[in-house]
Amino acid sequence: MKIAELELRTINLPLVRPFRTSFGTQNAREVLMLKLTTSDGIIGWSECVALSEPVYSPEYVAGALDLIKRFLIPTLLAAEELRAEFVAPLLEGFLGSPMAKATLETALLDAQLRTEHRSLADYLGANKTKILCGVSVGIAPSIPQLIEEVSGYIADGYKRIKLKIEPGWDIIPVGEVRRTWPDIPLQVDANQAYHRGDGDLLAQLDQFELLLIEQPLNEHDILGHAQLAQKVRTPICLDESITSLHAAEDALALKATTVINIKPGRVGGYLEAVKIHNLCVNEGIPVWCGGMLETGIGRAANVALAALPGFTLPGDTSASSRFYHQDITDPFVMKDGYLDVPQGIGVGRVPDLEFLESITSYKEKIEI
Ligand code: NPG
Repeated sequence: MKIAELELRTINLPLVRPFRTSFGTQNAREVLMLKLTTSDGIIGWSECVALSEPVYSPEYVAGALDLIKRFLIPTLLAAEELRAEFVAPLLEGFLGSPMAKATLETALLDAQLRTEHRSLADYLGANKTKILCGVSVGIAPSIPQLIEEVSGYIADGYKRIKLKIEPGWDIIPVGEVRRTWPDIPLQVDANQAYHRGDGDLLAQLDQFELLLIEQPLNEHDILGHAQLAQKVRTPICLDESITSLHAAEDALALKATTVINIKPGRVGGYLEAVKIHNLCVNEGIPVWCGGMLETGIGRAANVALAALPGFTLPGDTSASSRFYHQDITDPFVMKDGYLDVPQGIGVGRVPDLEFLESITSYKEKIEI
């Protein structure tokens, strides 16, 4: 494939309600989008999952935009022949920045699969046509408001609830949710908010029969997670720490995690995500697909990934309406707790261009 045109833009989508985590509150989602046109006129789309600020990971929208323009695009344009499979090796010399790299690989993959009339689900090796949905619930202003929000999601049909926790918002709110719904599959996510000395506190979560505790400690603290895993009965699941296949191999070998949250953007793209999935299947480790408040473009690709056989736990692959009044694509609508896996070519969704224009804050065509 040859790239004929590239267009970068940022959009701003308001969230249906503020989403508070231990690293801050999101009121709207700023998203960096890439449109890639091949010399045959085939268009591929992708979104970068970096947030506006470097608070979940070191990447952020303006930084990713600069890196993509300054280093990644010129390197790819200099290549003789391009396929999505060549992107990671071509960009290997630039350190880190998996989210920026994934943006290029995914747009190319979308265009490539559209050229080949193939769906992403088929290409990745999906064996399901619908996937079970979980929902991630932010830190609420009060326990009654938390219970009300969770009630709404359960009424909507979500089959697994994930509660965001942080010091001061953990044992009591989680206990209240568990008391209210004794049988609902429940898990918690700390986004690195605890420290090595918090083992006794986190062990108190064991009484609630949680599916897992996600990323309790700093992303670099693999030893701390391994020590914590000895102390708590609830399985530890790593998210931020797993930035590559190698990181996953290390964390498993060191017994720092027994479940893995796979987020394609965090690991450099869907191809690396499949490698981590395959490793986990071989090691008997369950995986699930995380979310980064994606629009329909990123959500479509995540739903395809979550249809692979090793994704045995419900992911944060919610309906579009969980976050957005209006999505930029045909929305993902949940039926009986499931989302249909897109079967169309490429990622199976395209943006509504008129709506996209109306929420675009910046747009730039790259000269080729
Ligand atoms: O369903 O898209 C979703 C959001 C799921 O909680 C979720 N994501 O740490 O996993 C996370 C968290 C997150 C949200 C991370 C926003 C980064 C930004």
